[in-house]
Amino acid sequence: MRLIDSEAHPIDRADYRAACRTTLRQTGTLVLRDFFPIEMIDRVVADAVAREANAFYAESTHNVWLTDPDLSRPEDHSYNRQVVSSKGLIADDQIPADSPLRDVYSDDAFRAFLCAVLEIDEIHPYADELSSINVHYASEGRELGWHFDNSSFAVTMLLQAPDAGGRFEYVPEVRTDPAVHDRVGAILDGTEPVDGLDFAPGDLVLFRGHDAMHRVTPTEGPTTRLLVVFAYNNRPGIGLSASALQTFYGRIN
Ligand SMILES: O=C(O)CCC(=O)C(=O)O
Ligand SMILES: [Fe+2]
Repeated sequence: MRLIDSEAHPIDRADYRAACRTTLRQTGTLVLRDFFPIEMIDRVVADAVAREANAFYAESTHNVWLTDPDLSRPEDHSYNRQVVSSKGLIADDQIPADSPLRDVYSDDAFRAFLCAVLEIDEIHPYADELSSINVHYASEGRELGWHFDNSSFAVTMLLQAPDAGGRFEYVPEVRTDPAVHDRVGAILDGTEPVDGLDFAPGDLVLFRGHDAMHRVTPTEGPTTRLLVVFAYNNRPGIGLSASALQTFYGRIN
């Protein structure tokens, strides 16, 4: 099966890589339209829909930092304000062995392209059994609350768009701003404007989610929002701690 539309997206070419790198540098995001062929998406959607009943739903409130609250600080401090996340997911070990997602994830040309665009020298899978490839499920009313990612970059592909809602919203470079705590408050209060990123099934999306505060709004309508996260590290042998695995997946293996 063809994995990538390499005519529209010549990922081996230096000029194409340079253009992608520039966009990511300037905006913190990169959307490559119709990167994955529709036959591939259809197949992965069918696999994902068949596994929706196995999705895990984590405890649903957290702060934007994904850390424990700090009770020595005021209630309205960014460490203490809680947001809701109600989406579910399946972990890497629940993705079928013959899924095209595994071929994409381990494809040398795809990895070399990611290194070039993300400006990293190496790219490695997670050392634990759960984190590398995940499928996220947001059925009607479910959402992903405002947060900063722990990893420095994110690589995602939408599989199925909801009828409405499920919008990816972000504000670049909040974490690195000296006024970060005030800005987190303003974004949570809805008084600082946010950007939306439009992407469709089959688009490849890269974003700097470590520094950009971002969320996905609640799904509206009966169609579940389905999204794949390809998670990598720039060093070998890195896995989530047992407590992080327990939080994100409800189990450690
Ligand atoms: O669902 C999305 O589009 C973004 C997912 C995300 O931000 C995350 O998994 O941390
Ligand atoms: Fe995120």
